[in-house]
Amino acid sequence: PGSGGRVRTDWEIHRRAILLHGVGDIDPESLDDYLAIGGYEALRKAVLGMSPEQVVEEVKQSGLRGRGGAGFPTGMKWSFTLPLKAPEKYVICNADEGEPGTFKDRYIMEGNPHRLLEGLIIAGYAIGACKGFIYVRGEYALSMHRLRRAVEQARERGFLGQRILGSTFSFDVEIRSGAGAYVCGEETALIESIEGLRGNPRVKPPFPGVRGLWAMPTVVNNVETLANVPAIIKNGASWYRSFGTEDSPGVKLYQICGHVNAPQIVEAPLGLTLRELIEVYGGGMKDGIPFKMCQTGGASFGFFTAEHLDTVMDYASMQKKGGALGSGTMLVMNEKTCVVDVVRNIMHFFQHESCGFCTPCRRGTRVLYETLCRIAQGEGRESDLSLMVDLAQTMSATANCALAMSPIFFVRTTIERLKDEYLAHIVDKKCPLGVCSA
Ligand code: L3W
Repeated sequence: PGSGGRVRTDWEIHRRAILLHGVGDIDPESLDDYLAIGGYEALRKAVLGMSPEQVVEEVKQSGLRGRGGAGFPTGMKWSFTLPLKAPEKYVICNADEGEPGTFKDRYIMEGNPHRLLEGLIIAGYAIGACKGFIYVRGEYALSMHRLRRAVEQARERGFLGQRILGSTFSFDVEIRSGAGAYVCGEETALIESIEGLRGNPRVKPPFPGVRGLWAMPTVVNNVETLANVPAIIKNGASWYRSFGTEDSPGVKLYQICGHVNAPQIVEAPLGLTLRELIEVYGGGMKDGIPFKMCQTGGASFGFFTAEHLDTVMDYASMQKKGGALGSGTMLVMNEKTCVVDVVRNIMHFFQHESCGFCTPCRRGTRVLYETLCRIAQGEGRESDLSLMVDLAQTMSATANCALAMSPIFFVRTTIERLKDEYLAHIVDKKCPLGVCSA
């Protein structure tokens, strides 16, 4: 992009204010290091000075929304589970970070695992859970190691176990490993996996908050969501709302990757524009090659093109423009990138990761992938474009889980916004950039 973005250097102060506070500075395997930067003060405040209802209310007032992708209000989710009477309740941290281009949760787990653990224990207190699970992506060996150490240390110092910090609240945490299936990041498939079953998503409702792990009320939250909680409890909801926008308060981890000079993970307040993220944090477009498109939110969402560079990146504004904030991935692509090649690649991922349980997804992702391969190879028809949109729409309406609801976003936005490039493959029977046939 050009230099139209406002450059506000005061963002620098937000870079490590909350989620990345301590990351890179403290020894992630030292509980004392975490305590030295104020660790577990929020837990102390919650279990010794606040009722579960007050904790839930504080999180509700903060406006925190789920950072895994869907953006569901966290306090509201907790408030559904808190009043339920059940023999046991659970809280699960979804650390099965599998969305392509998404690697923010790993940063927290490797860099400051106690922050996540503290957020998880507070969540357990807030909903009345007896046990928490952290379901970690199987490939994340270092995250798992550091979390296991953090759990042991927290137990030794009385932050976990019976009567935490002398209160009446008892809670323990178990770390579970995934085994490489993307679909196990879907909360109900994840629950099946913890139960020892094949990771097939369940039909919702009932939502896990009502009937989850072993049929008990279960709150499932993403790593980054929980990592916000200690700061909210410690400093209060209105302090948290001083970051971000009315629709989307607080801070977010953005993964700026692709054709930028400085690909990186940054913590920034919600509500920046894509242009600002690329210029201020990403260091601008690599080698000066102009911007063409950006997949925002992770592979499950739509594409933004140059006319969207000034869209405010909060949940509502992005959704209005056919994109999504999702997990905060910003995959930036320059003019030399072929959209058909990129979409074919993403579709290969989805057809490979489909669990095969329901027909719309199993067949639909395969047919979409084969159609894109034909177009890429110069064997497409113009009617393929409307057929792809129809098929993706049908999948979205009829499939069992969110995996098959994703293609409509990137199929529709790329066909709408970059139709000429699809047509060039179909009419000229070759890739105009020489990428697909290479
Ligand atoms: C109680 C209701 N709870 C919704 C809860 C629900 C869940 C959360 C969001 O995620 C996203 C999607 C994909 N009463 C409720 C309720 N809930 N209504 O709120 O629910 P939902 O259904 O909107 O979304 P979801 O199926 O949980 C799907 C994206 O995730 N995705 C990729 C994920 C990958 C990562 C990663 O690697 N970090 O996140 C793929 O599908 O696009 O936006 O807790 O129970 N009435």
